[in-house]
Amino acid sequence: MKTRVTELLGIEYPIIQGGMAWVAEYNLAAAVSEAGGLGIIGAGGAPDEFVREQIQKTKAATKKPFGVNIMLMNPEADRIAQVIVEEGVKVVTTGAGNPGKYMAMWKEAGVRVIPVVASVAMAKLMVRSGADAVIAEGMESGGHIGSATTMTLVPQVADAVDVPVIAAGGIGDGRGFAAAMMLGAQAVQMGTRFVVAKESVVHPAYKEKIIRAKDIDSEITGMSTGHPVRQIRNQMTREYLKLEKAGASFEELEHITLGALRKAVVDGDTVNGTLMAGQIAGLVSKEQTCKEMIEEIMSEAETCLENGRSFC
Ligand code: TUI
Repeated sequence: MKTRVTELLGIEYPIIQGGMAWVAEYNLAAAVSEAGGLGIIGAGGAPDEFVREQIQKTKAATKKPFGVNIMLMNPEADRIAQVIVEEGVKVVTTGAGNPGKYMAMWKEAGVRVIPVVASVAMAKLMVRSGADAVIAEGMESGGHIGSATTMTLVPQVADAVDVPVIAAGGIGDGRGFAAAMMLGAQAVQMGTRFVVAKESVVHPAYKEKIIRAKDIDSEITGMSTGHPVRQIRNQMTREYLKLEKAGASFEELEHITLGALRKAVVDGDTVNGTLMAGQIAGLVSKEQTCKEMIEEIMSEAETCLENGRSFC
């Protein structure tokens, strides 16, 4: 399927993998790229040299295009932004902030810059700064989220900017893919479905939590701290929300989440860990290879788009 995004990035299918901290390491990124999508290394809170290593490992595993996601709250973001240029990475996505200060450097190096935005205002600002496309991410997503839903955000961003829009949040199958295209997107970004991929190094207990999750099994922690994070309900979210309701301080709340994503991803601690996942976890029901996932989604989407005139 050809869209403005497949042309921009030189990929086969308009499916981008979310740049999930701890989860999106080189095995997953290379598998998604090899399957014809765009694999992304999630720099998360990692140090710059770790990210450089991940880039080199991805290059060794695939000759196809891949990208790096910079989480802008990472204190090492400046150095990672530099590593991207030094390593000749072709695509960068950004999250949780404004990448404006890196834009000139990246554009000069020929890097395609695709910021995640959670509002029309942010999308317009990013395009004025030189973004090649934007990812409009709804609050159905896992992890750090904004407040608009995918259904409302994508068409409004698509109307507001001339660059291609990539829809994210709540997309996990071919129906979601087709719906996103109808809303004006030229590609989708998926996170939760790829967490359970065979090539994903996430602990089996975390994958199992996603596979068993139902539609309303996620919670948003951190509404009061200005850092809302969607994750699967567990003992950790129950404690967090109780403290948050009681007016606990930012420091107290941060203390609970410190290292909690690592606990979930690496140790498989589903009790105290942060099981970041989107609302679509309820639909994610099996572990498959990235290739199987992408081929299944594209085939379902084609059926949806072809049958789009009959609703009986
Ligand atoms: O960034 C994400 N999702 C994330 S980052 C993350 S890191 C982490 N958090 C807690 C514990 C451990 C690790 C987890 N999930 N998605 C992209 C995204 N960006 N969603 C929303 C935004 C966003 C929000 C506001 C982007 C820009 C923005 O603008 C604010 C500004 O600076 O003007």
